[in-house]
Amino acid sequence: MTRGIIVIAAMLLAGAASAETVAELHEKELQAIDANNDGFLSKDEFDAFSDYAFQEMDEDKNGTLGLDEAKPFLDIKQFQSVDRNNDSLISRAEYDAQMNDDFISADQDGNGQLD
Ligand SMILES: [Ca+2]
Ligand SMILES: [Ca+2]
Ligand SMILES: [Ca+2]
Repeated sequence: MTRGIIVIAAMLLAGAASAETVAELHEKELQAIDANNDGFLSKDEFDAFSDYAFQEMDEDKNGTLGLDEAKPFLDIKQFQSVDRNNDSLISRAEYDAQMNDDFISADQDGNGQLD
């Protein structure tokens, strides 16, 4: 996978783009996320990508994203919106909650995959 993947994850995290916008902008990276190449992004594939992106952003591998780690990807307002309990850390649970929300809102027909 490439750094483009992380950028997509950050955009989703920031609520800066819908999945459809991302699909248009980053077709190449999306092909990498679409593990079985069926042209759809299943929840499993989305979760694998989301997990990968978290590991890459979590530079000190302590399971949370601090301000420094998130800074290249999120501005402070975006960080705070993901940091739901306002402890200045994005926990894995907070990250997953945001990514799940994004998946659900992008999955407009509710069929469990993005197309
Ligand atoms: Ca697929
Ligand atoms: Ca960390
Ligand atoms: Ca937090």
